[in-house]
Amino acid sequence: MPLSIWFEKPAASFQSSLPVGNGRLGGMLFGDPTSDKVVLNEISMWSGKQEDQNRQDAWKNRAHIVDLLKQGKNAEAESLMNATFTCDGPGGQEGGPYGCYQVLGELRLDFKDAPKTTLNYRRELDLNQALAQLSFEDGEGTQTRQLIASGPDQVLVYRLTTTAKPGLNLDVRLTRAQRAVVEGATGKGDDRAPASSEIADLTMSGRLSNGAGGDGLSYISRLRVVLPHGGAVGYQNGHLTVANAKEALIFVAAGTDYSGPIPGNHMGQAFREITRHQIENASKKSWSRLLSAQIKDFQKRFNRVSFRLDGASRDDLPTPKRLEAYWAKPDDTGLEALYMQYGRYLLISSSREGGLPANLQGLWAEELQTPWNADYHLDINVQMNYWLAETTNLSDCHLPLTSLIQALVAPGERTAKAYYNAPGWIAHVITNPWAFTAPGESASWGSTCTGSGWLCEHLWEHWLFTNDKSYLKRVYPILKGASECFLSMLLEEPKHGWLVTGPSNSPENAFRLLDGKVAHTCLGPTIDEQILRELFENTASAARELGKDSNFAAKLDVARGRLAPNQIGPDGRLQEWLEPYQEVEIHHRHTSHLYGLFPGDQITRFGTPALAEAAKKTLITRGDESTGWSMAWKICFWARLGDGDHAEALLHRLLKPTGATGYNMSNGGGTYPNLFDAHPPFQIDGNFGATAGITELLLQSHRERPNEPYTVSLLPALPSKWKSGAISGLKARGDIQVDINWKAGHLTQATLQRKSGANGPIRLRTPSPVSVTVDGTPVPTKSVTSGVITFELPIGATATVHPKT
Ligand code: FUC
Repeated sequence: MPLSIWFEKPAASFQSSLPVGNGRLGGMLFGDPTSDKVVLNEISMWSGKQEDQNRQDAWKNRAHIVDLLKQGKNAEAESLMNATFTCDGPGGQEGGPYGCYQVLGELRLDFKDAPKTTLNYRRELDLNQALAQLSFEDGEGTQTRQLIASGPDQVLVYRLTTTAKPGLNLDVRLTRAQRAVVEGATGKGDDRAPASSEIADLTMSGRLSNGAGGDGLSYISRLRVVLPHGGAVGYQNGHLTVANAKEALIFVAAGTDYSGPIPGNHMGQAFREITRHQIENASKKSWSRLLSAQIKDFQKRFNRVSFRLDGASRDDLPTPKRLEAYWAKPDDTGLEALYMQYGRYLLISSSREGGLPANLQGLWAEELQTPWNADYHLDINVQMNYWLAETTNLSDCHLPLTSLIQALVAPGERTAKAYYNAPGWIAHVITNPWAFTAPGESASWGSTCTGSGWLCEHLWEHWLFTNDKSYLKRVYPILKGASECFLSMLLEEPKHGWLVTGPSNSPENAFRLLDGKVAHTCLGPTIDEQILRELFENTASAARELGKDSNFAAKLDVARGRLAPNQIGPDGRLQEWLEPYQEVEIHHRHTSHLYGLFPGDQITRFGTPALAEAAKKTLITRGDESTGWSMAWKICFWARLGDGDHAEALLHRLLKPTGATGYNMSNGGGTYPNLFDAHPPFQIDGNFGATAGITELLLQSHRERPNEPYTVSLLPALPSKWKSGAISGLKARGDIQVDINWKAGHLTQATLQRKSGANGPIRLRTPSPVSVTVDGTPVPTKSVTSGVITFELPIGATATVHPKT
């Protein structure tokens, strides 16, 4: 199955350039025949610094704020919060110590002679091989260029070839708009020029701003040009000049001295030496060796899942035209399958064990000041980046998020003390590689207090999908610490005595009070209560699994029973707040109170049909149109509601071609020519969320009712347009690998393999009656409720599922 994103032209903008990445180093290929560039990224290129922005005595004001909230004076409470309960400092404001993710620089290639023609130009990203490449005929021969971000060799390699007689004649530069010094081969020390004129080096280095008037991280980017088949390369005036070469290999290594607080295998103080070794080692190898090692490393992860949707597949069209055609008539199911795999490609390329997590742009940015600092937002965005990790068999790519969570514990303990006088740890809405945990700088959005709780869901899910008990042991103290903080800070709301958070808000949404005033601040928004129900249950289950803290687990059970329940409002919708407030913006992008529907499982169509109906009404009122990530989330919601056609309509809307790059907070979402998601601007969570949503249409494995075992559900929401197809290598909770085949809208065969854990029964839901064999032997299946069967599946055994004849 060809999986390629391709163009007949060079990229006119970042949104048409092609991404490669090894989880740490990234490149965006533009591919102009005469004036080419690759935007360079390194995932730790962060300005700012570690800084405590907690208001040390904020907790002393909490009682007053809560009092106002209990009296229904939310607007007054919010004013008081702005004065006393936000962070102490500029928070996430641009240019401050919070910092931002920044472009590393650009590799620029200026060719001496403009080609006479550029015939048969093709630039493509081959997803199967993680290779960005282009070729064209220039009137004298054929030129090819190929770009990889090698995992094994930790370098970017850009290979240029020509068949034309004069060979390649070009200048090669490393550039950055600020804080950069470029040096060439000087023949001494660090930048010793190799003797041969077929090799030459450039370095670009500098220090980023710490956002407080001083210098922050140091970085270096090393470039080496190797001419394996002759020609000459030399340094002059800040750049390298290549002459008469048939082939040129351009190596780029880069690193910073970032060394935490997020744990991982960062270079730290050794960044200069490490990058020197990387470039020395890689540049001794041939292109074919580099390429095959890279492909092998990449495919180890990518090939775990294959996906095919039969029907139209307009691979013959360049991607921008393909998007246009799909927008006009959405019958190109091949594009939908490509988009699903692209999410996996992007995660493998931007999130690898030992590295920093994928940020708001994954790894790819051309700006010095990225939108929203390209940070980690904890009220949907960084979590959405990882929704696909477990289900699409990229569990190892999930681990950088665990590292981020670990890093938040120590600063989060200080925040818990300062704002809630509580034990344990807490994080609010925004964080960064400096492990920021205080509330944001405005109460309207910055005081959502369950960022830590939402993150902890990912720790538990990783355990559910892998059965890795040593991992659970390692993360249990994190779950416990998060729970301890909430247990201590929960308060009784006056009407029912429910335990609620406060002050908090339902992410970024505003409501109108009876007196017409607008506020965000409240007690116990629905999402908080859902997250805490889940956190307390998961922490108690982890304690029991590990045979420890039984009293603490019992305490969590009691508190969980006292949290505010999900409520249906007078209009039949799920209530977003404790009170049936009206939202100011009815189509608001956040639909946070449906957390319990997805990613949670407190609202399910079989277990809680009335709540599921209320969730559906909520979604219909909110409407489909929104920002990119919001539409991706809605794909997941409709998948859980079993409505594949509505989900597919959202996928269609998400793939609306757009070139808009300015901020649009309500309904501007869509897809750029390179299939990056548009919030707008570019934000990668929509890519990842849509891949997770497409997967949920084909396989689900959450609980259908509290206290019930997990149910593997095959084709739970198959869109009617996806008549026939196959997907293999998906994962269900319990470390069960699943392959599914279907034809004419019906399941034809599926296999389930238990990879680890304990022998035991499987609860399986299928769209039509099935018979099952385990390792070839028919097994008795017990019908539990309609559509669900159970059977024993030992570790290592394979169950084959067929329609009943
Ligand atoms: C949250 C969202 C915005 C955007 C930003 C990065 O603030 O409300 O839509 O995604 O994160």
